[in-house]
Amino acid sequence: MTDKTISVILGGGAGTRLFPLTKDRSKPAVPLGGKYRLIDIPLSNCLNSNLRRIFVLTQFNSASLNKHVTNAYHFDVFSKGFVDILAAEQTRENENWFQGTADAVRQVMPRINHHDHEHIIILSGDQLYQMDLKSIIKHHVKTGADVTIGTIPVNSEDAPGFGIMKVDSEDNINDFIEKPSADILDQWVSPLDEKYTSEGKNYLASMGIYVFTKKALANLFSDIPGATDFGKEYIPHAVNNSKYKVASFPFGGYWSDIGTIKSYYSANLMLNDFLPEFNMYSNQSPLYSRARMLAPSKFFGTIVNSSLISEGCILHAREIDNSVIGIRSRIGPRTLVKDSIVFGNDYYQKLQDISEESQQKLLGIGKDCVIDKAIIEKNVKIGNFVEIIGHESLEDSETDTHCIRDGIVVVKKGAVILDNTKI
Ligand code: ADQ
Ligand code: ADP
Repeated sequence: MTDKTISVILGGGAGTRLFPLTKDRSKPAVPLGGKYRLIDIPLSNCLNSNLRRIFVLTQFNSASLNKHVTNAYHFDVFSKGFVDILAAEQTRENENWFQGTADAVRQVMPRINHHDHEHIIILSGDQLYQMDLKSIIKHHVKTGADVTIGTIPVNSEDAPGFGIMKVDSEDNINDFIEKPSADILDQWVSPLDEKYTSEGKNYLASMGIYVFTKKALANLFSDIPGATDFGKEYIPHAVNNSKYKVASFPFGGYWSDIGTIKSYYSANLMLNDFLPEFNMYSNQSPLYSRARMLAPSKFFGTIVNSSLISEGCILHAREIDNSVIGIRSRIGPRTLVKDSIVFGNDYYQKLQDISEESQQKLLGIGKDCVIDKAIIEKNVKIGNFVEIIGHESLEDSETDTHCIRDGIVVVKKGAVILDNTKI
């Protein structure tokens, strides 16, 4: 079955909800967990499920995304595998810009049709989960569905952000609404298992994971040729049209959307848990990424607790607590980093650049700083005695050097923050 399936990863729309992390790079290239990128999650799920023909659709191509994918995911000639990045045109004004999830897939259908297949599995690029995708494809084939949707129980607070459905006793979807408003939610309650209802999860949500048979997808595209979105248009159309059998595939594992700064921040810090719900230490389903030739990280007197420290770091900090520290990070003496994500650096500075008089221009985080509830982008130069402290009471705002989103301070890529600055 996996040999007859093409995988399509929706790598991201405009990425506005993750701004400023998507200012200079496409969403799939946004770093995650110190050394990975968002694209590594769906790609690892595909590869661990034996799906080896993969298209990544993205709004613009970036050097970092290409480099990452070509260096990390290569297949030998006999495996017939590939990961192809298909980017929309580079400007938002251009009418070829993908107009929505379905439009993105429709525009690349000629490329997909070039490859022999019976099913297409469509995955979101901004979700953190581990799933054996063979199981949803198997379910799709076994039930003889035209479309199968991965589904998960959610509570009333989250339900308005998702496609919500009702199913019959055989898990066929017989009603679907995209992002229902809170006032009509009570019409969408599903009789779910007690283990979910006891947690207040009474609604069955679409995970945005779809398996289509080749023919059904072509028929849907020709039914409503002007439509652009799966959740808003094609899925409701298929559910309400007796010519299509639309099945639900219930998923019981951990699944989190990482499309906003707030959810991205929580998902990263969750990885620090003693037993995180997302397991990066698995023999069966490893998380793949690009292999880098980096030295081990070294520490000088730092107390590290509940944190992920990536390779190639030089750390003098006093304390690092509940934080994710990215590759090649440099953190100066007596600095405290707490509840934060530090992306690290793309390169090291040369020793001759690191003279006393150029302290202000050093890559990384300086001496005697406090970094708390912040996301520090790549290649920043933070001076000494700097305090960057997020708090939920802070209003959203933006300056040249940083943004505040949901109380989290995001220092922009390459920003220079002078000595004694307080944010
Ligand atoms: P949303 O997540 O709100 O809802 P959407 O914003 O369309 O849907 O994004 C789906 C995925 O496609 C994301 O990974 C996004 O980055 C990507 N994407 C969006 N536009 C794209 C484009 N033009 N080109 C390439 N990629 C693009 C959807 C469903 C809901 C479901 C949730 C689950 O519509 O029914 O509940 O996913 O998260
Ligand atoms: P991002 O991860 O933010 O998307 P990229 O991966 O595109 O950024 O850029 C990182 C690459 O750029 C690294 O591989 C690094 O080699 C290179 N690079 C960037 N700035 C410099 C610099 N000043 N000196 C040397 N290499 C650099």
